[in-house]
Amino acid sequence: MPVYGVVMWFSSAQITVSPKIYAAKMVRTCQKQADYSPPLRRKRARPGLAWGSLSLHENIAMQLLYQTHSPYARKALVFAHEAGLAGQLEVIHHETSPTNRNEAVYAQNPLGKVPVLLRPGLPPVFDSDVICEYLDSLHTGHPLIPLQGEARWHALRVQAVAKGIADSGIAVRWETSRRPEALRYPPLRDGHTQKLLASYDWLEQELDVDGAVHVGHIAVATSLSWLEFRELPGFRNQRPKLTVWYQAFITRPSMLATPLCGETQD
Ligand SMILES: N[C@@H](CCC(=O)N[C@@H](CS)C(=O)NCC(=O)O)C(=O)O
Repeated sequence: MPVYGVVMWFSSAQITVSPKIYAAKMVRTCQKQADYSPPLRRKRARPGLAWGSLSLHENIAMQLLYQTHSPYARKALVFAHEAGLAGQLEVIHHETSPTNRNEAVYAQNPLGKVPVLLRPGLPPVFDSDVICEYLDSLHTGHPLIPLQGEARWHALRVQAVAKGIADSGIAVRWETSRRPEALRYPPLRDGHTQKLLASYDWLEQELDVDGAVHVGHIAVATSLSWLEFRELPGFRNQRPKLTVWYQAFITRPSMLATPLCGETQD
């Protein structure tokens, strides 16, 4: 049984860590990023730094272009954890925004968005849905995307709603804080807020809260946690079933290992 390390990259810094300290390290990295400053970034830039006696870079098969405050990137990484594949990923943080071009990301994805999965000698895989599909094809455990029947369509439908929630949440943020004030359009903010609220109601009715974990659960949990992180319209009020399920889901190791942090850089 191979022992995998998890390599995290920030800018040019590479840090190889054992699985045991991976989660704690991600949390600490988030804490550091919360008060990001140029000196901190310089301090991290020590290429090839190995932690403890482990230097397991040779076991790392893929790189995940990531962002510590992206619901979509976190979905892909949580999926990797749930599939038992996180140990094969280098997680590389990138800032992206449609108003702040990131050349390294554009070089891999013409949409300039994260997440992107880089595989040695093969084309990049992008869009969190596609990355999850790809990762699910790599393991022999219980498929996280059901293979057939209504279970499959249900999981994909839930994933689609979760993605729409993240999309609408981002749109609300544009209309409330990201766009220069004079250019904001309140009816657009309100329209996307309605989509959020209707989707929360739909999830309260439709989410299979007792079933085996699937991609829809991962997508919902990562979208909802991001909405809370950004203090967007909440889902908890009058949605007890969804709230209880969410409270339990965020205690899973995959969620604890992937905390959200950082500010958008437009
Ligand atoms: N549909 C994509 C959405 C990815 C996405 O929008 N990522 C954001 C980060 S939260 C991004 O990189 N945005 C940069 C941009 O829009 O230029 C997915 O599911 O992967």
